[in-house]
Amino acid sequence: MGGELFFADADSNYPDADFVIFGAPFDGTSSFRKGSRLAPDAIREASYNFETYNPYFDIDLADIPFHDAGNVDIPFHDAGDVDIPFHDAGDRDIPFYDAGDGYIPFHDAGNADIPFHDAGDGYIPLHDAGDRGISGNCTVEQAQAAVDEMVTRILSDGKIPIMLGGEHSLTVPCVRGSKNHFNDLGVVVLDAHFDLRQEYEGEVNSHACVSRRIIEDITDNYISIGIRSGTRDEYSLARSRGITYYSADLVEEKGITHVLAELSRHLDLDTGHLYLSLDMDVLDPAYAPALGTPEPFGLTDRQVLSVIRRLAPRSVGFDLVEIAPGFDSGNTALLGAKYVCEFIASAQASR
Ligand SMILES: [Mn+2]
Repeated sequence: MGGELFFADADSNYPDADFVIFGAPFDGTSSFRKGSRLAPDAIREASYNFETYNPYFDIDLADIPFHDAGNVDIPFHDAGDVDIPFHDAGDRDIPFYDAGDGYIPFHDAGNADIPFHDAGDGYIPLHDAGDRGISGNCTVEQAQAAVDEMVTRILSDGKIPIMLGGEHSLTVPCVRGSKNHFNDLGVVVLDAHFDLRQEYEGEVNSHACVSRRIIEDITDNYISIGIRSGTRDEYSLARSRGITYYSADLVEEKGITHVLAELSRHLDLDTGHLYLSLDMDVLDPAYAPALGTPEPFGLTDRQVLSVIRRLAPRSVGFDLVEIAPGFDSGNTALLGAKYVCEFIASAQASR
C-alpha cells in the first residue's frame, strides 16, 4: 500500500514542506517479536483519529506544511509471523480439563479471542502492506541504505525528516545523515535498552547494537533516557566510556523536568542541533504494549511527551521505531501517531 496511505493532514507537496514523513517498513533483525515493518501504515491509519488543532501550542497542523513521502523501497518480507500470538490460544485447555463443566467457561474464554479477530480485520490492510514488494530478502544494510538515501535527500533540501520505523537499526543512517549536515549534532535516544552490544546474533547492525554504532561510528555526543535493560557488559561499557544516560528509575525518582534540566548540562538545547530517536519501548508496556521487545517499569506517556515538546524545537530529525502493531488493538500506533503530531507542532511553534 506504499503511496496509498498518508499521514493525516500531510497535505503539503514535497517542495513546500518543512517536515517530511517517511515510512521504513523493515524488521529483519528483530529478535523477539517481529512486526514493526507494519508500523508505518498503522501509525498513518491512527493519525486520522485526531483533531488538527493543538491547544497546547495554539497551532493547527493543517496550517503546517508537512509532507508524507510514503515508504522507502525496502524489498523484503520474512513476514507473517506477527499473527502467531493471536492464533496461539490453545494451551489454556489444560487446567480446565479437571472440571467437566469447566469446559463451558473454557469455551467462553475462547470467545475472548473475538476482539483479536476483530482487530485482525484492521490488520488485514497491514498484512497487505507486509506483502508488498516481495522480491527476495533484504539485509539490514540494504534497508539502512534505502533510509540513508531518503534522509540525505530530505536534509539536503533543508527539511526535517521524520521516520516511521521499522526497527531501531534504521535510526543509524538517520543519525549519520544528520551528523553529515550538522557537525555539532547531539543525539538523544529514548530507549529501554542500552543497545551497546558490539554484535547481536552475528549482526553488527542489529537493532540491539544501535547505540554502539552511533557512539563508535558517528558521534559520542550522545545521551539516552529511560534505560532499564542491558547486559552486565553493556552497563560496564557505559561506565567505562562515560556514556551519559538517565535510567528509567532515575526518571521516576527525580522527575522528567529535572532530567530535562540536567540534559542541558550535556547538550546545547538552545542553539545546538539535535537528533531525537524514540524507541517506543522506552514507554512502559502499559502505555505501549505493541512493541518488538517490551520492558516493564518504563516511562509514562506524559514523560515522553515532555521530552518531545522540549527537544523538538532543536531537532533536525526525528524517528519513532519499534512499534509492532499486531500485539495490541491499535493503542500503541495511536500514541506513536500523536507523538509525531506533537513533534511537528512543537518544532513549528518555536520557528
Ligand atoms: Mn529498545
